[in-house]
Amino acid sequence: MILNTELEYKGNMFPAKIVSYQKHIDTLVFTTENNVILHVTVQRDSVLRFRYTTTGIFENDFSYAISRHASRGYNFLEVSEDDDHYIITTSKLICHVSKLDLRVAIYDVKDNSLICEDELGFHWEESYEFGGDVVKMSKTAQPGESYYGLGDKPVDNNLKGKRFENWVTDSYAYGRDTDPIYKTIPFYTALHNKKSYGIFFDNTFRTFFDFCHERRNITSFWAHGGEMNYYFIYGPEMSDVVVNYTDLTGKPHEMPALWTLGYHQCKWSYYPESNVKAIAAKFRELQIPCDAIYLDIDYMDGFRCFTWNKEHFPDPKRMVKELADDGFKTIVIIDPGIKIDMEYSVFKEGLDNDYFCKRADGPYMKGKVWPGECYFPDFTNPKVREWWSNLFKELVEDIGVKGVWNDMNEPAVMDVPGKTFPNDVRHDYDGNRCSHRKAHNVYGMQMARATYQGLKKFSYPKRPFVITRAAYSGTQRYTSSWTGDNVATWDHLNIANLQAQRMCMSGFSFIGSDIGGFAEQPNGELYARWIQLGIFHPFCRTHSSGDHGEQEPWTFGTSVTDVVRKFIELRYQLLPYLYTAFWRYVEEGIPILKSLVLYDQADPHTHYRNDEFIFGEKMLVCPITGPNQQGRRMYFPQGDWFNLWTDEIVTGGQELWVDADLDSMPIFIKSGAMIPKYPIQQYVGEKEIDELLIDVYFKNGKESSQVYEDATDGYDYKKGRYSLRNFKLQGKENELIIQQHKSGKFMTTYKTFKLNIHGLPFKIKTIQIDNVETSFNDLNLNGDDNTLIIDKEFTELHIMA
Ligand code: MIG
Repeated sequence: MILNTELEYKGNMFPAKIVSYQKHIDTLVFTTENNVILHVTVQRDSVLRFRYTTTGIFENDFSYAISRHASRGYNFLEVSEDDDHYIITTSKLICHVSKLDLRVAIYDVKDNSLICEDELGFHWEESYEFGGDVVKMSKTAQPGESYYGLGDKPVDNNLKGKRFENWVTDSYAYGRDTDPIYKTIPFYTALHNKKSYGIFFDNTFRTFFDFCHERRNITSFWAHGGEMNYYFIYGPEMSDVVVNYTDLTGKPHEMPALWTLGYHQCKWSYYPESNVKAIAAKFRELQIPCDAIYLDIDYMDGFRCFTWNKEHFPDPKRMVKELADDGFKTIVIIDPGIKIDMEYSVFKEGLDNDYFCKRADGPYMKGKVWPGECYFPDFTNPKVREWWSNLFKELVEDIGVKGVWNDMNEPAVMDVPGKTFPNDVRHDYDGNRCSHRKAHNVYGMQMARATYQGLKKFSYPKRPFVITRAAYSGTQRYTSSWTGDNVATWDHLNIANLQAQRMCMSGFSFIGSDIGGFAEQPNGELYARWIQLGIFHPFCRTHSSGDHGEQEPWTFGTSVTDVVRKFIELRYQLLPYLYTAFWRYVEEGIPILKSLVLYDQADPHTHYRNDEFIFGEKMLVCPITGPNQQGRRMYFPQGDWFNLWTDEIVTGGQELWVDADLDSMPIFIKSGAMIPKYPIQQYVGEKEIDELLIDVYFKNGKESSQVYEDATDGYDYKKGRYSLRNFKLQGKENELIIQQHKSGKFMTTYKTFKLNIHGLPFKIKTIQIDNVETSFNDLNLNGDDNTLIIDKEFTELHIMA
C-alpha cells in the first residue's frame, strides 16, 4: 500500500473543511479549504457517483467500463444543510457530506437506517515516483456485514476477512486464494441488516480491497494512481445492486447465437486437419452433442496471428466447410503478440502505421511470447482497434471461422519479472495518453473489444462470438470468457464453481471453466463430475493442455462416456431454458447463475453458502465436489423443490442429504416452474423443433415462467421478431390453471406444446382450453404420467379434478 520510500514518505493527507458548495444539474460540487473537490453525481435515485480531486482540477472524465447505454435520471433530488452536513436526498437515499472533513454517510430514505459510512473516508498520499496520488477510501464495516463479488477471485463466496489486489495476470495453474489472477472487476456487494449495496471503484490502476482484514471493522479500497472515483449502488436487494451495476457497465450488446450455448470441445492443440476431423467424427459416431471445435496456437504459421500452417492445414476453408457440414463451428485462437518479422504483413502494417506500443523513451515494447520476440498493438488506440478488427476479414468472411478466442491478453510476456509489460510503456487510452500503470487492466478488454468489432462486422448477418481471458469491468458487453489455466483437481472443480458464481454476480455471466482442468489430467470420475457442473455454466467447454494426455468425453471408458453424454444431452434439452435466462441477462442484467445469497439474502443461512446455486430462475443445482461420493448434504432455500430425477418434493429452509451416484447429481426444480425443453440434438439446428416439451411442476399457489425464442442467430429479434411466452401458473387442491401471454412476431416452427405435469395432486376429470371443454383424445392425454399435447396458441388451460 505504501509506495513512497521512507525518505519521501509524506503520510496520509485528508480533505479540510468545505468552503464552497454548488449544484450543477445532477452534480453537487463541494470544495475544501485545501483544494480537494468532491463531485457527487446523482446517476439514478439509488446510484451515486463520488469523484475526488486533490488539486482543484479534474482529469478528463473518461471510462472504458461505463456503458454509453447506462441509465441516467432520478425522480427526486433535494439538497439541504444542517450545522454539520450537506444533506442530499433522492427518492431512495439520504447522503450526508460532512462540512468539517468531507466524510460521507448514506442512509435508506425509507427508515433512515445507516447503509454505509466513511471511516477516514477519502484520503491520499502523494506519489513521489509517478506523480499524482495513491488514492484511498476507508469505510466502517456495519455489524454482521458480508461482502461478495470482485470477478474471478478463486475464494469462497463471502469475502469478509480477506484482502485482494486487482492486476490482470496470466496465472498458469493458479490455486485457491491466488491473487491477483486474470480479471479486474473492482465491484463488490455488501450485505448487512438484510440490506445490500454495492461499490464500483472505477479506477484501472492497480487497486486493492480490504474487507475487515487489516482492521476488523474497516473496509477499505485504494489505487496506485488515478482518481478516487466510485459508484455507490443501493439495493436494498442484492439482485437490484447487481442489475444496476450491470446497467452501468453494460449488458452484452446482442444475444449470443444459440449454438454458442451448446457444448464446445477444445485442446492445446488439435492438429493436423486429420486430427481435428477425427475428433469431430468421434462426437457424431458416439452421439455426443457438440457445436464447436477449437484450434489453438498450432494452427498458425510460426504462431503468426492471421496465418495458417499450410502443412497441417493445407486448405482451411475446405476444412471449416466440411466441419460446418457436420454441424461444427470452427473457433480459432488469436493472441496479441505480433512476431517481429519484416516478411509478415501484419507486422509490417503495424510498424508502418505506428500501431505498436512503445516504451517511455521511444523504443518499441518488445516481449517474448509464443512466436518469439514480438511487438504488441496498442488496443487502447481506436485506430488500432479499427485496423485489428479488419484483420478478421479473411478468417471470418472467407474461411468461415465462427468465433475467435483471445488469449494472453493480460498482456502476458514470457521470461520477464511481473510477466507483463513494464510500467513505463505508453498507451493512447483513447486520447488520454498514459502509462501501462493505468492501461494494464484494460489492455485485454480493448483487445477483445477490437476482436468483437471485427467478428461483428464480418459475421454479419450472423451474431459474433468472442472469448477472452483478460477482462476489466464492462468487458461483458463484447465477449464471453473462461477462467484460465486451472488444474485437474477436485479443489479446482470447487474453484470453478465459485468463480462462475462470482463472475455472474459481477455482471459477467457468459463464463465457464476449462472442464476437467487445463493442467494435468483428471480421472474419469473427476471429469464426469466436472461435466455435470459445466453444463450449468453459461459457457460450456472442455479444454486441456495436451501434454498431459487426452481429455475428450470418451477418454475415460464407456461408463464415464455414458455419464458425460447424458449430461451434455441434458444441456441440449435445456437450451430454451438457458436461452431465456440469457435473454433476461441481456435485457435486464439479471445474472444467469445466482449464488444463494443473491437468490435469498433474507435467509442468513445463505450468507456463507458456496456450492449450491440457482441456474436461471428456477433450477437449484449443487455439484458433487469430491471423490467416491454417493451423494452429499446441501442447503435448500425457502420454497418447495422437485428432485429432477425422482420428482420427490423437498421443503426448503434446511440442509439435507441428496443421493447422487456418478451418473446423477443434485438438481432440483422450484415448484410452480415451467421448464421448456428441446429434443436432444447433436448440434443446434440439427433438427427442426416440431414440439416444445414443457415440464410443469405443480404448486399449490402461483408462479410465473417465461420462454424466450427467436431465430437462434441474426438480428431479426431486435426488430421484434422474437417470441416471448409469459406463463402464469396457479394451482389449488383440485385444479390447475395455466395462462399464457405471448408477445413478439417470431413464429416458432412447432405448433404444439407437450406439457408434462409433475406432482399433480389429483386425477384429471375435466380440461378446458380457453373456456371450452376439450376431449382427452384431442389432447392426447396420458393420465398415467399427466402429459398432454396442446396448441401453442392457448391462452388459458384449466385442469380440474
Ligand atoms: O502459454 O495457447 O490459457 O487456454 O491453450 C499458454 C495455449 C498459452 C494459455 C491459455 C490456454 C491455451 C494456451 N495458452
